[in-house]
Amino acid sequence: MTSPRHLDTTATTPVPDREPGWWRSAVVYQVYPRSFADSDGDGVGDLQGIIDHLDHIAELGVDVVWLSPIYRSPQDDNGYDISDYQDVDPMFGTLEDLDRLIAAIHERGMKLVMDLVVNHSSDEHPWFQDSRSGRDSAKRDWYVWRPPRPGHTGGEPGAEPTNWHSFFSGSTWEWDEASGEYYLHLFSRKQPDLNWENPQVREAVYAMMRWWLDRGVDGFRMDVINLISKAVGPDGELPDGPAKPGTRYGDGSPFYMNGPRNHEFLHEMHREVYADAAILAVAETPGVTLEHARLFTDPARREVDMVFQFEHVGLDHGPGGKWDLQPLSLPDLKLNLAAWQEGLAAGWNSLYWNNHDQPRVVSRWGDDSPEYRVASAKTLGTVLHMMRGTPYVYQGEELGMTNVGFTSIEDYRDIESLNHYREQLEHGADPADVLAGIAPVSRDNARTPMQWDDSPAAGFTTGTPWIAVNPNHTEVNAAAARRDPGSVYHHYRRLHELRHTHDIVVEGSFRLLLPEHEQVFAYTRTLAGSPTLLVVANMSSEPATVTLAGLAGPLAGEVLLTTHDDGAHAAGEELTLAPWESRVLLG
Ligand code: TEU
Repeated sequence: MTSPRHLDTTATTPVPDREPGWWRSAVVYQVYPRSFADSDGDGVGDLQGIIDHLDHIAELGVDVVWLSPIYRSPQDDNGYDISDYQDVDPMFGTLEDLDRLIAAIHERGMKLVMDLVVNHSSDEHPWFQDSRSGRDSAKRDWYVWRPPRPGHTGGEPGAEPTNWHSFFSGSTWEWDEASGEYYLHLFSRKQPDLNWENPQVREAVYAMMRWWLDRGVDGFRMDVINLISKAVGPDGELPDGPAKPGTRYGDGSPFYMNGPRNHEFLHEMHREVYADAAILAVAETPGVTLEHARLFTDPARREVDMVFQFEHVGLDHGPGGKWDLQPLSLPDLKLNLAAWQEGLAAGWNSLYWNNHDQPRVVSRWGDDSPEYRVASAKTLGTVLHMMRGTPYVYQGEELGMTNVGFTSIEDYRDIESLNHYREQLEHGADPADVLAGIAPVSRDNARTPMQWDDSPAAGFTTGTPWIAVNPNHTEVNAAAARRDPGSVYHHYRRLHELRHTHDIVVEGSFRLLLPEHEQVFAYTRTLAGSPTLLVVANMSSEPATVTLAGLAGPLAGEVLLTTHDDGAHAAGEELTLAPWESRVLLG
């Protein structure tokens, strides 16, 4: 392995000073390039479109831009299937365009985090093309190949080496007639998993990461990085998983999530790539437990800075998984987030409601009716941003953008939703029922074009958008929000300002109040030498009453932020909050 990365003053653009731990007081804004802004009228967002709208992001007062993938890709999974890690896909622009974007971000005092998708590559990546060229390929062992299940004929249902179910429906194994073996793909068949057991693979990834850091990038969001270590047996065997009811598949996650060498690989990556570069390293870790998250984020272990945990975004999943939507229990949500606040006190949390994989939270857990959309979007923002950890704002969240809830399968573009629809119909399900199950949870709800104004394509493109614009863009758009001092946009600006001006928001200890209350989410943050910060929020569309005694905090303190100027009033021992009213007090 080559020498670790040092701050490279010859980088193509001036890299902002990065003090260790700078990300503790930072706010990150996620851009999904396909849907942010299209500058050339081809209906797909691009890098120039992002440059043209950087001031919208900068004026929000955020510190970091996280860019979902813009690398060369056949776009089977919208870029999370990469065929060249060190080039930009022409639909988004060129490397020079990216250099201009990096410079423009740095000039505005912000930093750039790139998406690192190395659990798998695209099947069109030259590495995989070489690997599938034959069993004696020098890169055969760069991917995970296995013979058919003993006693079975390759390509036949049931001949797959294990019974694992893919994240995107179907088997995790694809038969390759030419070389007579199966290759593993936890996601789509065009996303073959890289074999991290192979040190050549790891070194190739580290070299690519160093190349991007030399280009001025300030960090990485690491895609499903807790899936890279598979529980391979001594003879390379991989076991079947427990059967999944209603399918011929099993759950393989016990054998690829938080695997046996996961921490070893991330420690090695830290040593070989960013040991003392003070970048932001955030790991996306579906199925991570608090115990593993402590190990991943403990600074002394030198792995990553923070993780995206998935427990809270799974609280409305029924036994049938994400498509089996259940009502959210607020006490369950509070207990879960409190557990991570207290459980990762020594590590660090990522705080998020939204991203490109989750439906819009204002529709999911808020109230997107005209009466309460703005108040619920603000209150959801307040509850999340006043917690301990690094908040992530997903494009459009600052406008209170809602789910689109497509009603025809023709409107969908997301491979996860389309594969699920197809698999359910193969099992004889009624199309209307499946569509009804997809509408509120599909990832496409997060991927409709950014709503810049009330013009026909919401100011996103002058062409035909790759996915339909949400019709409510006539009301819900950036131009209107920026004009309206009472908008979600200006509320988010205030939230970011509080994080930058109050140490207690960054470092204060978290304590949950009223855990059983069905409507109110309340907690305090305390920090030695600082008055106490109290957050009290009504997370329902009905008035909510709490006992003052239960709110052992500075109710009479300085109001740092509220959603209702004429709101909460104490009567005797009780405080009544209006629907979706929230307050941040210091005293
Ligand atoms: O997502 C991983 C992941 O956990 C998601 O697939 C999630 O389970 C699902 O979307 C919930 O509906 C990452 C990326 O964020 C996602 O966009 C990619 O599709 C996936 O990895 C594969 O790269």
